[in-house]
Formats: sequence, C-alpha cells, structure tokens
Amino acid sequence: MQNEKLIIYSTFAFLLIVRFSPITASLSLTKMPEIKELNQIASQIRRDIVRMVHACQSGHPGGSLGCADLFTALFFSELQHKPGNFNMDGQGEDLFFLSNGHISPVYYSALARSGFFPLSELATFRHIHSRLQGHPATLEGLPGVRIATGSLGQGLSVALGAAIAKRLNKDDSLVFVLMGDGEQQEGQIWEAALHAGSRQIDNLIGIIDYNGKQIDGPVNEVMPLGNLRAKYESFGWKVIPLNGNDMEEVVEKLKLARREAFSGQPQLLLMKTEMGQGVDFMMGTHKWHGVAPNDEQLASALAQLEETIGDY
Ligand SMILES: Cc1ncc(C[n+]2csc(CCOP(=O)(O)OP(=O)(O)O)c2C)c(N)n1
Ligand SMILES: [Mg+2]
Repeated sequence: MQNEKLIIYSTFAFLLIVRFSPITASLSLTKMPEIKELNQIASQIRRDIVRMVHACQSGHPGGSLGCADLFTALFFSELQHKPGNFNMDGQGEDLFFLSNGHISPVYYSALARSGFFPLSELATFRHIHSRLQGHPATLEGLPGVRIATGSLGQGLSVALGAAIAKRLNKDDSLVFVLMGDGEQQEGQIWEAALHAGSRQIDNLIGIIDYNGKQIDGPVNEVMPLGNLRAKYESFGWKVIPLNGNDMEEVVEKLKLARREAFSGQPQLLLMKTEMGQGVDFMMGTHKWHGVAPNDEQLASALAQLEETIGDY
C-alpha cells in the first residue's frame, strides 16, 4: 500500500514537472499540433506580416510570406527550446538563426505567437526605440534573437560556430539556420559550407529559401546559382529538397533532418517556396521583396488570409 502510494505520488509529480516546465513540455508530452492547426497558425502569421509592414509602410513582405509555413513548422512543432525562458547561450536547446534578416516580419510574428514576447509588441515594428527593428538586432534584447542580421552572408558562419560549440560542450541539440537563395551569392557562405562539410559538422541544418527571386529580379538573371544541390553535395553536405509551402512536407522533412543528424554530414533543406505566398498579387514577381502594401492592397491581402487565432 505504502509502495502504491509512492508510485502514484511520484507519477503525479513527474507529470506536473513535465506539464509546467517549458523545455520538457516541448520535448515530450505536449500534443503535437495537427497539420490543419499549423496551417491555421500560418494564415495568422501571414496576416501579421502584411499588417505589420502596412502599419509602418516599410519592410519585406515577399520573402516573409514565402517562409511563413517553415516558421510555423519550426516554432510550433520542431524546435525544442524554451520560449518563456530565453537565454543567449541556449545550452541544451535547439538554436535557430535567421541569416536573411530582412524577412524579420515572419520571424517576429512566429516568436511572439510562440511565446517569446508579448503579441502586442508586433504593433511597434520598425518604430524608433522598438525592440522590433527592421532587421533583427541584439542590442534591444528581444527574446529569441541571438545575432544581428541583415547584412547578408553571415548567418551560416555563426550557426557553424554555434554547432561546433555544442559539440565541444557535448550538447546534442541541433542548430538551424535559414538563408536566402540570392544570399548564396555571398562568398562567406561558401567558406562556412566548406568548413562544415569537411569537418563533418553533423548537428548543423541549413535551410535555403529557394524562391528564385531576389531584390532586383530573378536570381537566374542577377547571378545564376547553377546546380545548388550539386554544389552543396560536393562540399560534403546531405541535401534534402522540399516544397516549403506544403506544411505536411515541411514538418516531415524537418523530422527527417533531425533523424539523420549526427550521421557524419551537415544537412541542407533546399526549400522551394513562392515569394508572396498566400496573397495573389504578391506572387510570381520579385516586386514585393521589400515594398509595403497601401490601404487598398492591405484590404485585398487580408481578404485572402483567414483570421484564425486572432489579430494582434
Ligand atoms: C551584404 C549585403 N548585400 C546586399 C544587401 C541588400 N539586399 C537585401 S535583401 C537582398 C536580396 C537577397 O535575396 P534573397 O536572399 O533571395 O532574399 P529574398 O529576396 O528572396 O527575400 C539584397 C541584395 C544586404 N542586405 N546585405
Ligand atoms: Mg530569394
């Protein structure tokens, strides 16, 4: 009887710890959101993006909309981290770095909606003294942001360093970094890619927003990337192609990358997306890379994006 009581009490205590500790909860017992729920969150994030950029009449809606499914899958399903208890070191947690810092609207929305900071702060995007600067910065101390980005080409190097540090610390969590495809034209990326492949940094997962567009036009016209898959493979990476605007596939390929981690190769998710995804007049062109919608365009965009969990 004594033993039975002990078992019941310790099971109850264990469940309480799991339920109320953010890291353990995200690691195990919390319910995995269904694809339908993730799509609903993505729709809300897309509304946030166009509303934020419209409100201050500046910012980058195109790439942000294209990557909304990835951010939803990462921040609401895949990343094992502590939204309510952010610290810069992130030991024992998965880390995420945004290298193409201009798509800050989708990053800030995903951070706020997954619990890193109050949702109401989204209304301060690009304001003077706001923690939500046009390009993410660390000086303002916004929870969730570990590096300043915007100057393209640097994120993979930082993520590589963080991944090496995790290995030295015997920390078996993962490091994710998102880059743009136009950004692949930066030479620094290839130094980091060479190092990661040759040194078999296999806790590192790179992701490329492969939308075929950049600020001034199609990537193929500005400076063609050639066979990006073959290039990374020749540098020793394992490449996983995917459709970044199909939630089920995004979730599945992120899980695949986690399963395949620690197998002797860094991995690259080569993620085909559509710039402006979800807003018809923003799709199929690079023109909405960094342009704000006017009042009429905002209304048209919002009419296409269902409000699911509530506007900020
Ligand atoms: C070092 C550096 N050079 C140039 C720029 C200007 N710039 C900002 S976004 C951008 C285009 C990047 O293209 P891509 O990575 O494909 O992003 P997308 O347009 O798809 O969002 C450029 C050239 C910059 N931010 N940093
Ligand atoms: Mg691009």
